[in-house]
Amino acid sequence: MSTYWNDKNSPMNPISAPDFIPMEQMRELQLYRLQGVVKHCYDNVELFRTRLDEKGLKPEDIKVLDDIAKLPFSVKTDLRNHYPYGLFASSLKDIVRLHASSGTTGKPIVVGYTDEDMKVWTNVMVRSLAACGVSSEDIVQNAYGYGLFTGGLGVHCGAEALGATVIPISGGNTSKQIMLLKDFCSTVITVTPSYFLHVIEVASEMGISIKDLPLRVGIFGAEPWTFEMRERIEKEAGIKAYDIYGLSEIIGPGVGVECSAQNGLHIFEDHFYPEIIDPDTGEVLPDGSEGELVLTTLTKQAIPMIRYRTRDITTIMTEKCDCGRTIRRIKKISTRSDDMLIIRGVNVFPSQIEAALLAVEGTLPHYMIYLTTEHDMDAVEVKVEINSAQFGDTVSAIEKLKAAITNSIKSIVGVSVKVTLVEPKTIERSQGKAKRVIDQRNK
Ligand code: DLL
Repeated sequence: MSTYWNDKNSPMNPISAPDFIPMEQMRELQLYRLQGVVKHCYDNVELFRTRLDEKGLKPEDIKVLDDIAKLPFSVKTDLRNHYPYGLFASSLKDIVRLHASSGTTGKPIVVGYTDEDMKVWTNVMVRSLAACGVSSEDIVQNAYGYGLFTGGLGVHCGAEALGATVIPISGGNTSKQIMLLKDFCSTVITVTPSYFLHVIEVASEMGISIKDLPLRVGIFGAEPWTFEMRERIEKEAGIKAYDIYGLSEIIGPGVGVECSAQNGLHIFEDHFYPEIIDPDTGEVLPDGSEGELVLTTLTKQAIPMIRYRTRDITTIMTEKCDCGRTIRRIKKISTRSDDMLIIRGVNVFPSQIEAALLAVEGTLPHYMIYLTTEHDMDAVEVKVEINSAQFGDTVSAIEKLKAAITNSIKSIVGVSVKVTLVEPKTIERSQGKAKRVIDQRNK
């Protein structure tokens, strides 16, 4: 595997060099690596070899990058069905790390890393942090969960390799998070956006405003969050809030990240080749169209993934980025195709409800969507917190706020919902990925 990116003699910044290489050079590198990974899978993963044989394809048939469209997709159930090690392309003696993602049902999916894979992961995490303006001068409070979840250790390795000071606090223990933010003078926090909202809230109860602390950057991911949520976080904490994307099946955090332009996430496409497909037909869509993100790992050894269907819905952006990076960007991911709720026949994404309610002044970014069946019809209740001062308002002021939220949801989402305003801290807080929907409809 090429290691030009960590070559100390490179005339470019060795860390971020691949982010800026000319597109033609990138495509050449991607083809070379794609041919390599297809052969690696064919030789070492039975499921992949069978699928290729069924199509009458051989690794040598990949002659140009567009030939990728001939290859079969892989999906999460492939990992589940071959639990735990069935899709590994390296022998276990070469695996130095395992992670697992729990998912909602059944057995977890297990992913492994060789020593080289760890180098790639560290490299993309270093580049991610650098893109968010983090340097060796920073103190990074890493509040992603440590353990089988990839968030904690993935960020940890990158931040350490960058030379930053890492505080491996993991998720939870909110008052301690705040104590360390203050006493250790953390300048960067890495955490899920929903948990950070809780940190801001508890800090304020302790009489501390995050704005007055040295914290200047937050790197948020592992769950969808809207532009409206970013606005609230940046305003309330006085920081720059960047979006980081990734998934265990591909590597963990560090598949893509925002840069100073905060307009789309750059994909580290020298390692992860992105395509957008129509989720219904599987057809590849041109850049600029919205669809399901499909990723191929170009350099992973232990558990390479060919055309992995992420279920995340986005668009590959076509315009050049102001930051000068040439690697392509995807739009912020606000939905997964399997997150979509069909409410009385209307397709609704929870992120649309979030955007609609945060558009109304006076709401807090804590909400829950409840779905039930009433008289054979779908019924929706959105519980949202409002601040205590507003609870003291007159009945008519509260009714006015409720009507404003109901109308905002109706106009953005297109369905009528029952809005219930609740006091601060009524809705359960997450310490990792937030749960926003409780669906108790009769199926
Ligand atoms: O969530 C890896 C990660 C850790 C990413 C820390 C960023 C920060 P999984 O647990 O396998 O991995 O979950 C992956 O989470 O397919 C998306 O649906 C969602 N997701 C991750 N990052 C974002 C994001 C980690 N920035 C699944 N925006 C993915 C929206 C995200 N959704």
